[in-house]
Amino acid sequence: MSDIQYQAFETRQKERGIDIEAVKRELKALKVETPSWGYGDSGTRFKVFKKVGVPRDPFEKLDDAAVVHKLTGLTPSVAIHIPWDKVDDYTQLSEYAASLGLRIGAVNPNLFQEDDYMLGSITNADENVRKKAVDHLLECVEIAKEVGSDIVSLWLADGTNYPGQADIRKRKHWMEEALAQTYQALESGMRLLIEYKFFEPAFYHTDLADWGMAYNTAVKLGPQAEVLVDTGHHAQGTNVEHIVAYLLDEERLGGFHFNSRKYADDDLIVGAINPYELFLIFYQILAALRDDEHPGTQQTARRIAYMIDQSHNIEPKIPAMIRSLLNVQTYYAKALLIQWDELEDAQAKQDVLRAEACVREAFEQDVTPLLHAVREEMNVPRDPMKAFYESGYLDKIQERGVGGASW
Ligand code: AOS
Ligand code: ZN
Ligand code: ZN
Ligand code: ZN
Repeated sequence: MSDIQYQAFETRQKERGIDIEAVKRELKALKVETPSWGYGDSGTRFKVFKKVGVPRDPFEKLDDAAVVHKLTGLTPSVAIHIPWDKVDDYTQLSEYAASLGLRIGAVNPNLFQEDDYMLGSITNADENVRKKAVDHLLECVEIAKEVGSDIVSLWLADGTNYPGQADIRKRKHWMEEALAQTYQALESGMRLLIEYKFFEPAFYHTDLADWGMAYNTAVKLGPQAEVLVDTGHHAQGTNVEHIVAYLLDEERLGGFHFNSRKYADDDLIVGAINPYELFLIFYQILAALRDDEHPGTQQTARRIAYMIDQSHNIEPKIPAMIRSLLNVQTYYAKALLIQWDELEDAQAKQDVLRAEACVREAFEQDVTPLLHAVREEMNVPRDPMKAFYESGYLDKIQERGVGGASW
């Protein structure tokens, strides 16, 4: 970027009535958590391709996450998955993270990989399986306390494949009992984020299938339970940004798992398939932050946990993560360029086309000069992807060989 390009951008935005300094402040405050599993090998049910240089343990996953944070300035925390990131000493893990300038973020229980869970975990008709699953949830709450994390995020694979296979309402009761026990174990200040997904691995019914069920469960549990929106977990055509606005208004939007989908839960790089949706999600969040009449909604919007949840099957992991973060930053930057006064005026006058134009025109702005300037001010490379390829880190991790961590 030349200064000329930035000057032109600034002039244009000033003409549009945008407070550039405020936009820059918001961009510098954006933080997105990366998932430990996004650095490991992952795949589809058909094949996991083993890549050279993939981290062999949770510590090496943190090493890679630290590189991403150093280059982007966006990712100070890393979500962990138990048992994929099981270690003997969690204090040691969090100290290691701190030594790299990171911290451990959301702790993700795993209730889907044990044979015992084939027919359900906390919804299993077998009381012993339910108990084992609850013990694991409680273990994860303890781990969160040990690593100093305030989030336990829960995704349940539980469901059935055939009509009549199980009693749907009994399973609902068991699920609510198990989550109530988990909730009781939270310390004040901790949050339980409840993720939903309409199918897969179960194909007939899923016990926590949609945002309404997750919301209702959260409300029953109490104020420390909130909904986690994974952008890939909806039926085709679902208006995800509407769900976001609704949950914000109900003060129950806890966080996001960002990724892209074309068909189902594809877990592709966020912003790769439908960047407008990502932008419109940020539009709803920024609108909530402006809503002075609803301080609870503003507070909810302010503490949203932004997380990436992707599965890098064919692409190199670290560059894929960097790409994802740059996409999030880009579409957030565009949403920050909405002319709110103009939009609110158009809405008040019910001028449909002017209102739509206000939103779309922000999306159409080229934010490249802005992002270059912000990165310079954040002391990170202007082009983090290029900087990564030039850093030599890819060569360095070759010594890890093939056969690193995978899920
Ligand atoms: C599964 O579809 C979900 O998106 C979960 O968030 C899951 O825990 C995560 O992908 C790690 O497996
Ligand atoms: Zn087939
Ligand atoms: Zn997810
Ligand atoms: Zn998913």
